[in-house]
Amino acid sequence: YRAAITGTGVFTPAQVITNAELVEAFNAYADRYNERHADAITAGDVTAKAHSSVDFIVAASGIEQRHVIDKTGVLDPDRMYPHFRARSDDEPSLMAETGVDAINTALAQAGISADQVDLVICAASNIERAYPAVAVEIQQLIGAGGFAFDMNVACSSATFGIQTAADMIRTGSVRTAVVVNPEITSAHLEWRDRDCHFIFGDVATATVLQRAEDAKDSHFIIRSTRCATQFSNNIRNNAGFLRRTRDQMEDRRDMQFMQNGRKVFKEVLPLVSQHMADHMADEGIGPDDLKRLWLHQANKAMNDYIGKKVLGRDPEPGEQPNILQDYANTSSAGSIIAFSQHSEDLERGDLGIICSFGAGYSVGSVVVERA
Ligand code: CO8
Repeated sequence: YRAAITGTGVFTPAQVITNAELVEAFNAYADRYNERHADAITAGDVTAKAHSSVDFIVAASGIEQRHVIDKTGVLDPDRMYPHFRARSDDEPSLMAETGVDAINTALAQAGISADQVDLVICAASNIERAYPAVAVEIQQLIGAGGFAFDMNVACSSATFGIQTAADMIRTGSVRTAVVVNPEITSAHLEWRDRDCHFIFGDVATATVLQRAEDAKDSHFIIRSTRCATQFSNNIRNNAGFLRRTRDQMEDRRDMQFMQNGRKVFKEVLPLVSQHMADHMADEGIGPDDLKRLWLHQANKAMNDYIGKKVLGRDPEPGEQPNILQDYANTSSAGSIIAFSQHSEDLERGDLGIICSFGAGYSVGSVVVERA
């Protein structure tokens, strides 16, 4: 069988943090920290925290704002992380709630009901509990059949999830699948670190995949998928279930997102460009055959570079749409937001590539054809 993407959905949290608001809160936090540690800073035992700046953020990343589920906690200089209401085990979890919202939009676009779904994959860069799988909770909430499971490939979770679902549809073991990416990055970003405090935002995306022959209106045939990984410590989060056994319960820096951004930039660019070039060559697709690139949304300069490398020229406006200026990096959801918001205008037969990259390292590409 052939697999097709027949619907996508994006849940965008209502609250927005502009760069100006973010920098104001960070600088207030830094000032308070420096006051609290004034003696130690004078003695040379503690390093003073430097201010962040809006100009730096825009120049280094292209990010102008980010959506978050709770901005008050993040912008409180005495807190600097979101505040989420504690939920009982009988209530929908936060990831399930945001994921279901995106799924409902995606199912409506596909023109199908949830009881036709026989696979739910919840693919995200952090899962809010160990078990039961969030995907199984979502399966129950929407009333899907079949089976469900969680997977985590950091920023490449969506494309790896799409390959997994597409493979099951191709072999016939599944007929209709949903890949959902609830990314609550605000809870694992370190907002007190100026090197990364501007990078991430919250969102949830969902992609409906069906056997191509079942697809109703316009859809995208999945021509081919490709995944690759290569181990690196340059993007890492050490929070995990072994924490307690190591007497490490305190608020350690490495329990949140950490990265060596410069190294990531330098090492991931060639990896991604080569991955895309090889995938295209093996599919017999030349740069001129591509109508659109929907890239992972981490950094504008990074995307400009990859677009130029893959196409062999500067991309035309609209050929490689960015959404990171509005959403920041939303981990695995970024390329799906770009696809969801910038694919309707393609015509029958047009080809495009969804490509994600990030921690692991991981790279995932999906070649699609408008049908
Ligand atoms: N304001 C002012 N100055 C700053 C700030 C700031 N906020 N931050 C840093 N500076 C200073 C630095 O201290 C440095 O000063 P100096 O030159 O004196 O040392 C100077 O500015 C330059 O700093 P950098 O070298 O760090 O700046 P870069 O130009 O490299 O830009 C970036 C930093 C934007 C981080 C860039 O390196 C980048 O985008 N790299 C790629 C990152 C990337 O794509 N990572 C992918 C991670 S996403 C992923 O895989 C998902 C993980 C799971 C999700 C986690 C969710 C929380």
